[in-house]
Amino acid sequence: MEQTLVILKPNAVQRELIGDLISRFERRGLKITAMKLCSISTETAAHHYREHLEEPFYEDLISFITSGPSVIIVLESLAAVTIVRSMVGTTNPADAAPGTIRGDFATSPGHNMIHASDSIESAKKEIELFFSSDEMMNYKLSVRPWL
Ligand code: IDP
Ligand code: MG
Repeated sequence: MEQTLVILKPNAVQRELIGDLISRFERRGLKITAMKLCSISTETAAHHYREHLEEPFYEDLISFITSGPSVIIVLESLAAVTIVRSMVGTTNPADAAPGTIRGDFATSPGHNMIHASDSIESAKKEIELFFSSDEMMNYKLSVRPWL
């Protein structure tokens, strides 16, 4: 089964929307394999967003993602990476379709509410960055055969 990493960014916590967002994933049929509320350190943020180091928005990106607690989640399903990215919507909420998370809850790229891994390879690296193996829960959901 495929896994992906999601970050409900600090504005999702401050706007008290984390329940709504988690609920969307549960209803779609994604299983929560790991989850925590934590403040991302500058070091972890810099590693996570290393490919954006040269971007003009890099400093704002790091200062925003470290500005308060985020919720970090590992989600699991068939094609989890593709499904979750499609639920999240495009990077710029101005282009995001209604019905996607960014299309429903966000207006600016800098405060686009949520991160989701963009490939199976990045998901593996991101899960390792944010979770130790003992934080990953191995359990069965009784609804699984019905999905
Ligand atoms: P993604 O989150 O949709 O995968 P990326 O291109 O990987 O988008 O960019 C990482 C994050 O950097 C975005 O989620 C967004 O918060 C921020 N970002 C990307 N482009 C811009 C921009 O043009 N202005 C401000 N922030 C941006
Ligand atoms: Mg990305």
